[in-house]
Amino acid sequence: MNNKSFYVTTPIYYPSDKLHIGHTYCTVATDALARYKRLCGYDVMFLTGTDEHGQKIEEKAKEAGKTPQQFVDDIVTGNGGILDLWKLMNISNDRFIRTTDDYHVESIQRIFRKMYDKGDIYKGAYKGMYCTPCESFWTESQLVDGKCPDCGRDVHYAEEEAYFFRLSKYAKPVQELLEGGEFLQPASRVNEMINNFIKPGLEDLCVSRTSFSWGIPVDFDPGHVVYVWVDALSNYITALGYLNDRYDDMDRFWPAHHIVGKEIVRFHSIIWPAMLMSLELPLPKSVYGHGWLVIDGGKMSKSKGNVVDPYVLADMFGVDALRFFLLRTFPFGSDGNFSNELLISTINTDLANDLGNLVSRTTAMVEKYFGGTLIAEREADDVDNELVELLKATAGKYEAQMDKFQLHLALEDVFRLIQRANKYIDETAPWVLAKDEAKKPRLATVMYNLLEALRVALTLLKPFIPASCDEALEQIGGTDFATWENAFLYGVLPETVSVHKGGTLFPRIDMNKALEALEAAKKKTEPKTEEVSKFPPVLPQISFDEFSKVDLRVCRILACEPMKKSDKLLKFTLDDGSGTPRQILSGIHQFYEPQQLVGKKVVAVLNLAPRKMMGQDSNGMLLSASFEENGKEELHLLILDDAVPAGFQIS
Ligand code: ME8
Repeated sequence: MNNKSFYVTTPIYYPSDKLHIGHTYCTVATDALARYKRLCGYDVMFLTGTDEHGQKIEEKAKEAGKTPQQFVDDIVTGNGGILDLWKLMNISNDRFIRTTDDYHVESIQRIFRKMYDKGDIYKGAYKGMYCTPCESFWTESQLVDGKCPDCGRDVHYAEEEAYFFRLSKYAKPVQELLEGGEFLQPASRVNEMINNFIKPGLEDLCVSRTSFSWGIPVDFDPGHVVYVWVDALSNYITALGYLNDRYDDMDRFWPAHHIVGKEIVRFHSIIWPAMLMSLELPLPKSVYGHGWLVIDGGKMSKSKGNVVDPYVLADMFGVDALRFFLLRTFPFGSDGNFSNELLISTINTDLANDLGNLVSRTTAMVEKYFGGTLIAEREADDVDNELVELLKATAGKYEAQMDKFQLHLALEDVFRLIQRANKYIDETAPWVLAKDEAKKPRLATVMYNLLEALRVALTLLKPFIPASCDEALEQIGGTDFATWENAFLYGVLPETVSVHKGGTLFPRIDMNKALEALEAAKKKTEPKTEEVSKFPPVLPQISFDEFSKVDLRVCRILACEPMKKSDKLLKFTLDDGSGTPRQILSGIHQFYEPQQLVGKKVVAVLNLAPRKMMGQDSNGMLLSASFEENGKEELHLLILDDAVPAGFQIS
């Protein structure tokens, strides 16, 4: 064991919605790295958390009729929320930071003040193109076809008094850092940063807002809240106790390795190092920009209805199968096309056939031929050499890949060993050896080699599929021997090792049945999605007093005629109970003919300010239910039972 430290972080996710398979991908990958480093004996700090401030959350909370704090609490700590998801996925984070945590808020105010006192933050006015969903200002030259370069959505001109961070001052050292080689990975992302952002000229960064209030207040200038990226990026140091009393781990763990999705590499490899330079802190050891999981080549999105729910997949296929699939299939630095078919075939091929079978065949044979405990006698053969050599070499190759964050390649090395061991069974044909009592020592050697190959493979797979490896190690009698040091060695298990055949680790999945079940699970949740997306959200609450100001009355339609020169307008003469006929105009001719309506009881708002339409007064408004879909409008007047008298008030 050594006491080297390893600090690794995920992005802190926005709790604006339930997290999906993309977030799970990043967190599972980071978890595998953290577990790997722990296995290697490092003192590990694995941090994840949530980025809870900003305009988008404020708006979402409003739509949901909740305070922003209630809203984020529900998504983070509520049933089936983010904490539950990480627990389910067996995420071994050491800390979880929420940007609404008191200690973080306190630190951010101090960080802001520190950079201000240094002259790196100053007050100015921001004029530019703003993307609301990304909460980012862009210069004209950064826009792509006039749209936000990050999300492709519309931007609008915005201007506000704001504080700025002197990012321009740090352009040169940041460029040097990027060109240094090790900092930003994969290396292909370096040119992208330099060409797209640094070479066109780094402008100072707007770091406060006055247009919304759900953020950390700038304590020396009320009305300003700290812009979300300064708040968010600093989480990596506040969670270690930087400028707060909650923790005292900066010396022990800082600097970090940051694992982030490719779309936020810019913030982590340019803005974040510049902020750290301003704070005079060491720079991160690395930033790894991983690729996206896409569906049919495109982004997952709620509106397309193709967001993949990790809960559904984990429930159907198992947590480890899902973890494994994510890290085995997609090269970490590139985009990967997610599909259920690929998920199922990966589980069947690698986990059920290759790994699961090797464990169950080996333990079954040791039980059948040796009653579960090997004899000590051995007899080697040349055919053993290739397997034993590969067994001893695998951990080194795996280590080289893991240290470069090439998780899929590390897994490839482990599976090469597993496949080699399966081939070894065919080559040695233990069932033939078992027929001859004199071949028992040879049979014991074959079994021992298989168990040793499994011990190494399972030790190295532990960071990826921890629960299954623990179970399989137990079955092969390897629990106490699954250490990092042992992973490089042959001959670690006791000569007379005992096995315990257990249940099937990874059952084979029937592709068609599973796809049908997934389709059914999707249908079950569809109506909800429809409701949410089809109709506008509930408006903000009003008080009863406010509601009472609206005078809603039952009215009888005395007469109705089309307005000349208008395709839409109908002129209504109504009995509102007052004795004086009331005239209301309504643009509903495309839905009703006048003769359908005369004599009907409808509901009107009587105290709406009068309006003139085509030279005629309209003294109120008829209530109707309307809905637009695919550019086509549907409308239904509220027509009451004839028994309700005209003039009755509706409350
Ligand atoms: O950006 N494929 O939060 P966020 C792979 N709060 N990874 C994906 C993904 C996909 N389809 N979708 C999301 C934020 N991710 C900020 C971060 S950090 C100081 C602040 C992962 O909730 C990926 O890691 O939008 C991406 O960077 C992250 O989720 C974005 O999460």
